[in-house]
This record gives sequence, structure tokens and C-alpha cells, in this order.
Amino acid sequence: MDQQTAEQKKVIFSGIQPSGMLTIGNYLGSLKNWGRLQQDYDCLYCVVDLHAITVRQDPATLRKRTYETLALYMACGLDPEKNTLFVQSHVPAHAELAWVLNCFTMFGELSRMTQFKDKSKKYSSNVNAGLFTYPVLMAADILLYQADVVPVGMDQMQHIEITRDIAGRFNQVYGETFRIPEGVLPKAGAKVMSLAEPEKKMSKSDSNGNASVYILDDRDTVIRKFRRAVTDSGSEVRRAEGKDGINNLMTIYAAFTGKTDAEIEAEFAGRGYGDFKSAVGETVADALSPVRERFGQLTADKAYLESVMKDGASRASYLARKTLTKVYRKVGFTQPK
Ligand code: ATP
Ligand code: LTN
Repeated sequence: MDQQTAEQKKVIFSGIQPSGMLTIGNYLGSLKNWGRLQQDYDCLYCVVDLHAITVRQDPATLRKRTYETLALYMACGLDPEKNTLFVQSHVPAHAELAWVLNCFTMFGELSRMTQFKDKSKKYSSNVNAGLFTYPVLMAADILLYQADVVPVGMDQMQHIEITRDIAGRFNQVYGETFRIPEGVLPKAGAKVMSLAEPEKKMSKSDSNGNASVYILDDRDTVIRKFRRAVTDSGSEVRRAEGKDGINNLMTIYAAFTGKTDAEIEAEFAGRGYGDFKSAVGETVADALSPVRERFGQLTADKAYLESVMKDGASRASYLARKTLTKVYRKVGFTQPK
């Protein structure tokens, strides 16, 4: 491809925290869709370790999960030659831009963030300033690369909105500096719910292991978790108001098979919840098994993962530095000569 075409491609940025084993929520909400984009966009995918420490992490576990999250990116089909895959703390510009953007973000708007409200309840003994300014660091991640598109799950849309507001505010004061990004949701699976409490989002940091299906769960575990999924007392497989458990299983099945609700309802007409739960479990297990296999190969080669991290960080740093230098100049910082 010639230089011209490469330069015209739109930029995609997204990230996942290495705060736990990744779930099928993370997979359907983000990872599964990223691989398809690598031909048509310039894609950067980051393992956001700076974000992860807004909640207390065990250092050795965090380190291990950072490698594993990167390996999962690749196991889900992201080619490090075609995408920039990197770790957030390897590119200091993220923290540097976040500081500047902190000074363009209002206390009031951060107070309205639902993730902050939820996490301050969940981690009530550690409501730290990082948890509060989390969206500002996320804005820095996105704006540093002049991203056009940010593919995320539903829970992150509010953070994309605040990113757009911060960017617009900065541009208004200093002139065109940041591209205003757009958040994009997947067609199916933008909000996968917990299997144990289907009115709650499935989350990798849920303390109940049966509430989440992890991408790396083995076949039997996946099938067992779906068999045990909480549903109402009915038996008809049909999407309906208030049937959170069945609705969620239908969403998951639809996202993995590409089937419509009508097709699913026809397939399971007269067959009851039990059959349906087994079918969902088997479908998910089949889809995840190649990912798990590839993950095993990748994590066995730490030197390779490190080389991917290093290349990714150096590509990302180059791009990030360009934006940061522009921002520093615009706000009136001096440059060392
Ligand atoms: P944590 O439990 O540590 O807060 P999480 O499981 O919510 O983590 P994140 O790292 O915050 O995961 O999210 C990574 C990506 O996965 C984001 O794009 C997010 O929108 C998406 N995502 C997370 N959970 C779900 C879900 N249940 N359904 C769909 N997408 C999800
Ligand atoms: N906040 C996101 C993870 C994240 C992200 C980003 C996603 C950090 N920086 C930039 C998209 C773009 C989360 O909790 N899922």
C-alpha cells in the first residue's frame, strides 16, 4: 500500500484493563469486533494498566495479567504487524496529557459518571482520586492518537461523551488540536449481563466466578456455567420485558451465531430452557476453544510477547509525542533547547 493510502486511513483506539480474567462480555463488547477492523483502519489497542490501579491490585498478578491481556488480544485475532498493540504505562505521554486534561475537566461532570458512582460503592474503602479522574486518563488515551473511532461496550459510552466534551473545550480555547472521536457499539453483545444476577453487567472483577464466563474457561466449565445460569420460572425461549436471564442468553447466542431473535425463538420452540442453555454453552465453548489454544501458545513465548510490547510502545510513543508536543506548545509550556 502506498504512503498516501496509509495516511488516509481512519484511526481506531481502544483498551481493556488487565484487572482480571477477560470475560465473554469483554469479548463480545470489544475484542471480537476489533480483528475485523484491522484491514481498513489504523488500529491501536492498549492494555490500560494505569487505569487498573484505580482499584487495588496485587503487583505480581497485575504483571501477569498484563502479559495475558496482550496475549488474548492476539489470540482473538489481532495481528501485531497490522495493529499497534501496547501497554499504557510504556508510553509516558498518556499520564502527561491526562494531567493537562485534568485542568480542562470539571469536578461536576466527573461526579456524574456512573462508573465512578458504581465503583465508589463497590470499593467504598478506597474511593481514591484516580478512580474519580479515570475518564480523564481515558480521554488522554484516545485524544493522543487523534482517534476517529473508539469501539467499546455500552458501559463506556458515557466516558466517550466526556472525552468529546473535554476535546471540544480544549479546541475552543486553543484552536483545533484534537480530533473529536466517536464511540461505536457492537451490533450484538454491547451489554452482556451476569449469569448469576442478570440485571447486573457481567464484569471480570465480579467475586462470584459463576456470574461470568471467562474467555479462557475450559469447555466443561463454560457448559456448566450456562446450565446454571439464573432464569425465570417460565420455559418458553422468547425475548420479553422482565425476563433478564433469558434475554441475556438470547443476546449471547445471537452474538456468537449471528442469528436473529426470531430465528432463535423458532429453533427452540417447544424445547424449554434446559435445551437452550446447553446449546448456548456448547456454541460459546466451540467458539472460544481456538482462542484458548492460541493463547496457550502465545503465553509460552514470553520473549515474543515482550518484543510485541516493545515495538508497539515505540510506534505509539512516536504518535503520542507529536500530539503532546502540540498541546504543550499551545498551553504555553517552554521547550528545553
Ligand atoms: P472491571 O470489572 O475490572 O471494571 P470490565 O469487565 O468491566 O472490568 P473493562 O476493562 O472495563 O472490563 O472493559 C473492557 C471493554 O469491554 C470495554 O470496551 C467495555 O465496554 C467492554 N465490556 C466490559 N464488560 C462488558 C459487558 N458485560 N458487555 C459488553 N461489553 C463489556
Ligand atoms: N475505561 C475502559 C478502558 C479504557 C478504554 C480507553 C477504552 C481505557 N482507555 C480508551 C477505550 C478507549 C474500560 O473500563 N473499559
